[in-house]
Amino acid sequence: MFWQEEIETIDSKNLEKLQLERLQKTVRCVYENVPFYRDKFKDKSLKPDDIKTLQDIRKLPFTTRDDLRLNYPYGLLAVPKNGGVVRLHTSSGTTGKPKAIFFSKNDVNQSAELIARCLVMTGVKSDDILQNMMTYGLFTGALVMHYGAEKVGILVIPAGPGNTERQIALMQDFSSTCLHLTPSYALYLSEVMESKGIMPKRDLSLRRAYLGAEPYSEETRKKLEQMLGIDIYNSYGLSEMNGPGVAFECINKDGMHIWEDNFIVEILDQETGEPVTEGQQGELVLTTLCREGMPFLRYRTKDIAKIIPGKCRCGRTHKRISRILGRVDDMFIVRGVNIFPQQIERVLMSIKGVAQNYQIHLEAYDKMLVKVEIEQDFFDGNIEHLLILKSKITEKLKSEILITPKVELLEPSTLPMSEGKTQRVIDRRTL
Ligand code: DLL
Repeated sequence: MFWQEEIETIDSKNLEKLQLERLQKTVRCVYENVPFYRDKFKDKSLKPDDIKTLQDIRKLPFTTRDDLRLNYPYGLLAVPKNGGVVRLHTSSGTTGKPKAIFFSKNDVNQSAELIARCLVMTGVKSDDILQNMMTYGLFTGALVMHYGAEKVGILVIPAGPGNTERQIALMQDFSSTCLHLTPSYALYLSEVMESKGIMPKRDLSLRRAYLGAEPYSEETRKKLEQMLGIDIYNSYGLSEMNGPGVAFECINKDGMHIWEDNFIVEILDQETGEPVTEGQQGELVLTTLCREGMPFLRYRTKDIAKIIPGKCRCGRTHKRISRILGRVDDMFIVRGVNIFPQQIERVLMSIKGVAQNYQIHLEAYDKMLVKVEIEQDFFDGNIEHLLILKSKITEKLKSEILITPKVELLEPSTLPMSEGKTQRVIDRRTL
């Protein structure tokens, strides 16, 4: 099933033609309307007419998160702020000013179109009911999904996050078939369902859930699919690129299709800024092709991913990116070893007995402590089993990250659980 079959299955020649036309239009637009870009072009002695082929994208300047902050709030608008834009979102920043992202009427519509493609790609039909458990408000997660689902024409329950018992009641009362939530909240939800003796397969009508906005591993997906008895699809996006709907898995769950008629994808070596060879991992850099309010050239997402080579069995021709493998700034270094939180998660979630939540504490002198919740049975049973599990976790982590962390086993629901994005790494070395 397709939402816009012609564009979703476009051949490479026509896609390249479309991308070039849209890139040239975007370049002209920012040159004429955004002083920040015009200055950058001047620094490089570059004119819009110098962009003659898609390869010329490499002549264009990068845009970074700092550029957004320095030009906060209106500096990067390409249309008048009065009359040109109809919606503001901001991106969750833990330090300093957030990033202000504006949508024109067309941007609102276009982001909904992309979500519609994504939902239909996973088999959504008119009898589906989406319970939207992302935060409504300045965060893009809920509203962008909401408009897209309405475009498909399905019922949307604007539940927002939290109040888990009420969430379950909504699922029961309205027979929700799809959920949209963060992976950390999904883990918490499944834990609450388990503790209340709710068996989703028996007691609910759920078919699938869309998880995104924060990283999670394939092991976490499998665990949740098993616990909830549903299909889980990975959804990637960022406020700077409309929010969710940038890249999304199809039913094959083998990488996320990134909508190349809307974005030009580059995977670059994060240090040199040069393209990596296809299939290698690097920083995802995106150029918008359809955004009116705030077009971005070569935006450095700081997210690390790779292109999945080959064609997808679903027939869509748009490239697939891997799961987000880490963030350039997520990475932490312990005794000289570069470690991503996802590596830890992958190991933990593959071990039987490990429950839903974990936290990584980095302490003085480069000491690392992994706090991990495990199933209640281990605390109720023989202490031997507890010790065996602890050394198994330590050994497996050691073979993945090459250093031996301290491991602390905790009872379920001990660690703080967030309804939004969860903080996995607590780095006391920088406090
Ligand atoms: O998180 C948009 C979104 C909402 C995506 C709902 C998917 C679902 P921001 O708050 O700007 O926007 O955060 C964007 O979150 O650069 C990634 O680091 C991370 N992220 C988003 N989706 C995924 C994912 C929204 N599926 C930042 N896997 C991005 C891993 C993700 N990381």
